[in-house]
Amino acid sequence: MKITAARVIVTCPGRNFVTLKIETDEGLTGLGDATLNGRELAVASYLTDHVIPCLIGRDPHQVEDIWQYLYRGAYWRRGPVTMSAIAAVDTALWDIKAKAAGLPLYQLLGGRSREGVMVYGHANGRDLAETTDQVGKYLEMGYKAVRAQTGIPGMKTAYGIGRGTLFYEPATKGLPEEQIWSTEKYLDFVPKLFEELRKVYGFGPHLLHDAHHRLTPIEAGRLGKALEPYRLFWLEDCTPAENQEAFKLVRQHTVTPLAVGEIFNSIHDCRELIQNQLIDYIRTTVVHAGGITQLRRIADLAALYQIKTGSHGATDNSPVCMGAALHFDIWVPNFGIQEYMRHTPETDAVFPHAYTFSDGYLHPGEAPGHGVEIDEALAAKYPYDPAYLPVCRLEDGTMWNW
Ligand code: GCO
Ligand code: MG
Repeated sequence: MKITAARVIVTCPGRNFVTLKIETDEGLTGLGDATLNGRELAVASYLTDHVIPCLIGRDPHQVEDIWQYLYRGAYWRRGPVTMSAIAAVDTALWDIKAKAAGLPLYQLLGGRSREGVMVYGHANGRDLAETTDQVGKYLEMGYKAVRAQTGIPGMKTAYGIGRGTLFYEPATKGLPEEQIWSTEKYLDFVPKLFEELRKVYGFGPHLLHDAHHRLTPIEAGRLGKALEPYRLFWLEDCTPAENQEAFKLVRQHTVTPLAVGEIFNSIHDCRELIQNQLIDYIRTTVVHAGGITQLRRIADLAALYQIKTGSHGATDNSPVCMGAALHFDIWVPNFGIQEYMRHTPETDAVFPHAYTFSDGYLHPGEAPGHGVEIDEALAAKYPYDPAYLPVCRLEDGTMWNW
């Protein structure tokens, strides 16, 4: 088999998505997600201008060799743009290989290790009552795990407070929205949220929380300790992770499980965190961490240290990423949980998919490949519409981590 053509499809059915479609001389096609929120066209150009010309004429079955060619061959290694582009190629090639075999992708990885993929949804509200109510709605839908984020008294904005139901869309049109942050107000209020949630819903459901890189290590340790009585499934991105050693300080102060990795793009970003057992869940995704080929390597390394997977699954990861992630999740021995922020009906219509939700679990389906296609005619009706993620400042105007 030979790759005859490849192209990038950019579409905005409510939010922007970048998709790579690879075609072959045998008529099989494969899709890969290449969406990098707020920086979409950089990846589109990396693919169109620099990667696609190198793919034409290659055997799509050589998934590993093509991965190594794109990674080593660029000379400039790693980084979110490069790795999202490589991920898109890798995902599309796995899709083609599985379609050629007539098998769902998970069968090529080693087969099913569980009945379904436990997912967590996003509950959020402007205040404690609204957030508590939203958590209840997810539990009614059958979710076994819910992430809870709430507005904070005295703060105009807080991370994770949605502009829609069932999904949270942080990117906005125009220049980046500026949000204001107070660590003090946040640290005082968050334990009250989880106290209330445990009071209302008991200890049955898994509860998760995302601090979105806002705290210093010692503040993160304080929050983790304060949340211990409420037994969180995980506390996510409690502090920025460029300095992986920072997590030693967090770990010294709390036994609340820690999750990190949604912005990582290679195994090297998480190596020290994994080898020093500084985290409990690794959140690297198919789209931003180099595809299935790199993700399975990260998962195998994590398994040596009893660290589980918990892949990022926000709305900016397209249904193509979600489809591929579910095949990975149903196979990976050290699976923990999968994030699942639902896409809008417009997005679901552009990306028809085989995966289904029932009773708190997602199922990848049995379609050959990863089970996600694109309706190109419909996609063309939604042209690219630039949007940025917000930026964040402290109350005195200092730039902070969004
Ligand atoms: C999450 C993430 C997202 C990100 C978003 C940025 O845990 O789902 O933190 O909400 O902010 O994916 O593009
Ligand atoms: Mg997050």
